Amino acid sequence: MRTHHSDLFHRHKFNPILTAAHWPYPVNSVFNAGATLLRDGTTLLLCRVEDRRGLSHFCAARSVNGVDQWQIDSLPTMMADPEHYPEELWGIEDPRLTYVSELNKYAIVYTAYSRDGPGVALAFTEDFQQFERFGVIMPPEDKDAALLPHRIDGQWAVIHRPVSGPRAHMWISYSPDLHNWGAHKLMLEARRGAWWDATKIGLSSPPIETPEGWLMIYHGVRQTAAGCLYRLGLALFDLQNPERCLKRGDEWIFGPQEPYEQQGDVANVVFPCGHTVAPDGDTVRMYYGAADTSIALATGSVRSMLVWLEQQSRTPSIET
Ligand code: BMA
Repeated sequence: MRTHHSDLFHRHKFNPILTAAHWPYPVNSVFNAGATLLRDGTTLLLCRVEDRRGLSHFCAARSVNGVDQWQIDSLPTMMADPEHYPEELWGIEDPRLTYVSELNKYAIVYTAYSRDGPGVALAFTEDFQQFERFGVIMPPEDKDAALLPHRIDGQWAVIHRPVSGPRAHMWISYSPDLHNWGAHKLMLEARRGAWWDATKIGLSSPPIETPEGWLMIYHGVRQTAAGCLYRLGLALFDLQNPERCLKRGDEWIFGPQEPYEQQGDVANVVFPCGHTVAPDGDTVRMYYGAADTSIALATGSVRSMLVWLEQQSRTPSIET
């Protein structure tokens, strides 16, 4: 039986699970959260919080079941630091978390926003209280980035999305020391024309390592007369050479359909920056920003995503 894309992720009935109304201090909106499972099984979301000036910072929310009863830090957890890092003048956005066992730390790859546009910045933390900044690792205009959890042939790897022309593609870059980045390679191209992922694509949550390859959820932006439409698709990349795409779905798997996704500060946006994978190695909880206003949860399965990609890649893709 074929897996239909609408079966891949199921929205939680409590959605949206986190909104500005939950916050212990006045904020405009909470969305685009990085996610991780802490050692004790607690889910930690590092939420992008937009204040009432329009600038964003990060605030941690923790929950034992990953669904409700969130304990939210009473003050911002990580603020922009424009005095020492001028590239953070207009705030920090869209954190993606990766646990790096070699360092025993979490990497936070985020957007640092300033007069020159958005760039990619890297920081590390052990406890989500103290943060060690490495500064900008990809200059503007670049965003939608995450670190892979371990070295490949001795090199660290960051996936990112520079904008350099009319279309914006995903790239991967390598580093021996997390400071010096090079060996830039094109990873996945935006399609063209009427396609759902034409013109602009970007990484959603960090890729999931599976025996078949790096499983990636990415977003595609369709520009319409009524504005942009952000939807999600899947691709699979070679474990040893992650710039090599093995499979790419033609259809999107998840798009704005509920009122909290279709209405808000930016209409028609689903934008995951994080997920957790349960100890069963299969159950994925995808935490996504809904309409740049709130955080919602949808649950899926690694196995089902891989099966769906296999089915899609048997259908010959037409020229894009
Ligand atoms: C992207 C990012 C996200 C945002 C999305 C929709 O370019 O800036 O932070 O959620 O646009 O507005």
